[in-house]
Order: sequence, then C-alpha cells, then structure tokens
Amino acid sequence: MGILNVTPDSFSDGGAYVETERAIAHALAMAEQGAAVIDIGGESTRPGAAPVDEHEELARVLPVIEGLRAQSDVFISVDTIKARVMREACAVGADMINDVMALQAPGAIEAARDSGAAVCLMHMQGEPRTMQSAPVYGDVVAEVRDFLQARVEACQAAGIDRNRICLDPGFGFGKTLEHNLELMRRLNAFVACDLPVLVGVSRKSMFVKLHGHDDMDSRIHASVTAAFWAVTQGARIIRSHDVARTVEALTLASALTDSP
Ligand code: 9MG
Repeated sequence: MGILNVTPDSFSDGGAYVETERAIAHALAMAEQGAAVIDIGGESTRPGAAPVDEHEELARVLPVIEGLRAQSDVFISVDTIKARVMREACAVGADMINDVMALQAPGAIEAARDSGAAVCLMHMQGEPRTMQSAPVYGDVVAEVRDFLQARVEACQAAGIDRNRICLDPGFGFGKTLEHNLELMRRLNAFVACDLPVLVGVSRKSMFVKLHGHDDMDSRIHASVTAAFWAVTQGARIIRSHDVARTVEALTLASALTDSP
C-alpha cells in the first residue's frame, strides 16, 4: 500500500490543478513500482496534527481519487475518519476505507456499510493531537486485539461482511517505543484473528527513538526492515512511503517463505 498524502506540505507548489496532477503522477509511479493499493489522505494523523475541516478534506482528496480512477485500475484506499468523506470518496472510485478511528465517528460505520468498500480498522489510544503524551496499557497486545475484535463485531452487527475487513494494531498511535516493539514481536496475536493484518510503520518516529538520532535514511532503512519482519510474521499489507524498496524486501520475504 503506497502512501499518498494530499496535505499542504506534500504537493503544494502550484495551483490546485497542478497539485492534483502531481499527486496522481506520484500514485501512478507507486503503482508502477508495485503498490497494489494507493492510500490517499487529506488530513494528517501525525502526532500533534490539527483536525482538518470536512470541506477542505473533500477538496483535497476527491479530485485525486477521481483522476486516479480515470487513469488506473489500481485499488484505491481513502484514509479518513469522516463519514461524508468516506461516502463521497467511494462514490468517485475509492475501493477501501482506511480509518485510524476504526469507524467510531458518527455515521462512519453506516457510510462504510453502504459503500460496499473494504475497510481497515486501526487501533489508536487517544487522538492525534495528544496521543503520544503518556500512553498506558496493561498488556498492550491483549488490549489492542480486544479493541479490534470488538470493532469487527460492531461492523458485522451493522452489516459489514467480515471478508471486507482488515486489522491494524496502529503502530505509533498512542504507543511508546516499547509498546510498538511488543506489538511487532507478537504480531501473530493479530494474525490469529483470521483477518488480513495491515502494518504501517513507514518513516515513523519510533525509529528515531530506537536509533537515538533522526535522519531520513535510517528511518527508511528501519521501515523496510520492519516491513520484512512483519510479513514473515504473517502481515498481508504494508503501508509505505518507499514502495520500490519495500516491494524488493517483500519479494525476498516471499521467496524465502513460500515453498518452491
Ligand atoms: C493514515 N495512517 C498513518 N499511519 C497509519 C497506520 O500505521 N496504519 C493505517 N491503517 N493508517 C495509517
């Protein structure tokens, strides 16, 4: 899953049309490099990020989804927590809803159900503005897994088929480095839920804490290594900024783990 952020800091040096065209070109390049899914988001979920108005988010993501759909059959995911954005994104071509709030916002579960799209349910403790201030768990793996299982049940009760759902422990979303490492070590607890597991660790600040220094090269290297580990533990979808390098690592993982 290639990441396409359409936020002001990502493609903003031309007018709206130029930005849209550049975003679509980047999505097509990631698909060419081997991304099976493009995840398009118009609201940053980074620690400390401020919420974005619904109209602004729609204006950012809809032209990109529509334009990409017109040029490619690649599976399109919309990264949003808002019901209206889910509905409108799916109406113009999104195939999947990636929700860091696991469809808990008002109307989200109904929007996902009605769209017929696949959904990614992610765990987050708190909310992006404050989530990294002091995350606390007893057993992080059990708590995250129980939360995700409860959300799967809520989805099924609302009419979303189980075979449309994938699960994501939410690395970095209200978790310390040690919580993230424990989730990674025990990823099999999520794989055992018998739904595809998505892992998103790309370029995250957990690697800065682990290495004790911050440079993009180290972050990318660690992200690709973590992706390799995750797929060997049974993860099925890796969310990544660095598609070509990640695809190479996953090709090696498959070659080593698939029987000839
Ligand atoms: C939007 N977004 C940012 N990080 C993410 C992650 O780890 N997983 C998912 N599903 N979405 C994410």
